[in-house]
Amino acid sequence: MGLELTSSHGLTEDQLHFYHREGYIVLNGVFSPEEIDSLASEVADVILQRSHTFHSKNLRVRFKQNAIDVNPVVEVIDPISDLSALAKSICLDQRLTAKVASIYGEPCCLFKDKYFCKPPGTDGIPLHQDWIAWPTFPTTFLTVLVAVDPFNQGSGATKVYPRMHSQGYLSRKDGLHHLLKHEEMVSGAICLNLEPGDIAIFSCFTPHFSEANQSDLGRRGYFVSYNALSDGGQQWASHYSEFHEWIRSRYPEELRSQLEFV
Ligand SMILES: O=C(O)CCC(=O)C(=O)O
Repeated sequence: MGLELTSSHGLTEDQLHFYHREGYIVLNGVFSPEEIDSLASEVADVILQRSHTFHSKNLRVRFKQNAIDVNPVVEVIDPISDLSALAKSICLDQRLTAKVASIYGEPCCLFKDKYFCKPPGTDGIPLHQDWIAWPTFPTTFLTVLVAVDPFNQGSGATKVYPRMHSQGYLSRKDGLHHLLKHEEMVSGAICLNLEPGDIAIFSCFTPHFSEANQSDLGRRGYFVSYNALSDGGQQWASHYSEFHEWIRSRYPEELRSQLEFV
């Protein structure tokens, strides 16, 4: 069973038109400040309670060295919905699923969810598309970004190249993750300026990137990704199995047995 085809929370005709033309859309005030505070504090509790398992051999967590801290900091928790009931409820919330279903014209399924912490001083993510040429990777994959902190120029907001999604996948279809060159983009980048509780939706073919967080605050954001029901059905668990195998395969053989998912 997929989630939400018809509901009052779907995108309007104008919004659908904008999304399909531009490859992204920003929607303000989808969640209240109280809801976002609750999510942030539940995730902070998870991090605190699991600090002993949040190490570099845990496939769930990605660390990054930043300009401020001595040790690498937690950049991303991928996934979080199996550790936080509140995060799971956001993934399944009609305010997201009905919007995504209205884009698909059919029910959607949760595919992946990652919580970006991006503490102050942390570098950004280079230009790429989210789609990857794995036989099972859905072409309907899209991401709903729920802002927990302000996303703006100073905090290293996500930036997208509008209308480029219509060109499809721009790299070799060899199953590897590829970066793109800014010079090859034919439109100007748009900064997804978001306040806590705002969302942005963008396609897996929309080239995007972010710059360093130069603010004094974290730039926390919950990146929740879906696929259309007819494009592989429920795949959250199988995606993570496949993803973990892929990460393992990129480690030297002798280190693979040290990797865990906890
Ligand atoms: O940090 C960002 O804003 C971009 C994240 C991103 O591109 C990704 O996780 O695919």
